[in-house]
Amino acid sequence: MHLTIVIPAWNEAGKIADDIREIAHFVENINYPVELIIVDDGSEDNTSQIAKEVIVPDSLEIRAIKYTPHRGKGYAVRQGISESYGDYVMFMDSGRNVPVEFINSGLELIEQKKCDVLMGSRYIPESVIRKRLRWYRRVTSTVFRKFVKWYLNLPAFVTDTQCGFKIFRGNIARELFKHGKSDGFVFDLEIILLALEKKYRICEFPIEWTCDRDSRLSLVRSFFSIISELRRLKLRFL
Ligand SMILES: Nc1nc2c(ncn2[C@@H]2O[C@H](COP(=O)(O)OP(=O)(O)O)[C@@H](O)[C@H]2O)c(=O)[nH]1
Ligand SMILES: [Mg+2]
Repeated sequence: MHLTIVIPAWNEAGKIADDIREIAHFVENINYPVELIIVDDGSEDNTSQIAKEVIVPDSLEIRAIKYTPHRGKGYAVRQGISESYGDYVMFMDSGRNVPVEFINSGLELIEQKKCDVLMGSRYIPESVIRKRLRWYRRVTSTVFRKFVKWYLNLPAFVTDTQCGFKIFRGNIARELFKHGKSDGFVFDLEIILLALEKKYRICEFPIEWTCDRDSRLSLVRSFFSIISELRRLKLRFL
């Protein structure tokens, strides 16, 4: 069994080394090999260079890919997944929002519940929020969450589409992302819609989440592009 972890990283020079060290530590205590792909999304800082310099144990194979110009999180995750070979593939954000140990419970659940796509959720009763978003992000994110669920007619069991902690069966991730077109913020939604269309089994699981307030996202600045991307998704899938 082999796991691929993809971290999309845009100007994460300040955090990427700690992300990698945390994964390196995790890998020392598990009995399967891990491939870590850092995708530097056209950073202006030296994110990918730092990623290459961190010393990791042999059981962690690490690769840093960089392209320019900057394209967006969706594009970055897609690049990483297209180069993955794990039996399981996941992506996570830079900034250690979710303890890496949740990978183990996630992988167990995938087998137990026989699901193909397992999404971490911050909004189910067993989830633990250690540090919340700032109040205005909380408001925009709640409005976005409710709106999107209604607008895209998502099934009731989906509570958190945007959580950056999603685990897939490897071949299914590679297939889904091959059909992905969205470069930006709505790529998670696109992948969920693709998985629903192909009748893959989607599950959620509770995670422990600590908000990292150093964010690359501005819902306000990206408002119009997000709306037009959502319209495109609706036309394509509904
Ligand atoms: N928001 C955003 N994140 C990106 C982009 N490209 C790569 N990323 C990475 O995607 C992850 C999530 O971004 P972040 O700013 O933490 O989003 P937030 O946690 O929703 O506030 C981080 O690892 C970013 O470095 C991008 O264009 N926009
Ligand atoms: Mg973040």
